[in-house]
Amino acid sequence: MQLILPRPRRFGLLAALCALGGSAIPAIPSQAVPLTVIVNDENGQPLANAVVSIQVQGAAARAATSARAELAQRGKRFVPSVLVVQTGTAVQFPNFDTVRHHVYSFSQVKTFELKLYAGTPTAPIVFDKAGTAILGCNIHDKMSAHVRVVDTPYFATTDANGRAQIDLPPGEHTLSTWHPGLAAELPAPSQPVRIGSDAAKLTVRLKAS
Ligand SMILES: [Cu+2]
Repeated sequence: MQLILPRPRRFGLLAALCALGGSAIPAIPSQAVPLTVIVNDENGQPLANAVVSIQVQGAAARAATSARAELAQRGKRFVPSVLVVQTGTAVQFPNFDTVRHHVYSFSQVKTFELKLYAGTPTAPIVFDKAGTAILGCNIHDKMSAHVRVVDTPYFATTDANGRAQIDLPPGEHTLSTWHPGLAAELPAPSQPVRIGSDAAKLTVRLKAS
């Protein structure tokens, strides 16, 4: 019985050994803890399509050189209408409609144009700068999407109930919340968030139109 130590203690002992022994022993990742974030508007109504991202303490803001994502066109709409990716992610734009689309962005974060096409353009668009790109289609004025590019692999988009969940390592992190309805010139509101050993939940109220 004494041979089986509880997990947290075992990690603690190994972490102490690592600290003493130098770099020979690889660091053991801490167990992920789920954080649930509820995003509401100023009237307390749930906000769908809000982007929650977490800067994790001690983690380098590395570009995701191998990350892939997809922003489709279906029924003359972008699906999803809000896409969040880590900086460096290559995004494909498959067109599932029978009509052709002409996707563009004039945003500083990523300026590009995919000229009138059917199917999937061969070269993906790499979003290499953090911020927000607003996308449109030259043919269909009503088509609009946002690509939110964040310097962290920890992110999620809220569902219809304004709810998002992210698995995080324990520590003191910084949570940012963004929504397409926020004024473009304002930075995304951020706040500290402490992750201990138990699942956590918090509510964010956003002033979004
Ligand atoms: Cu179109």
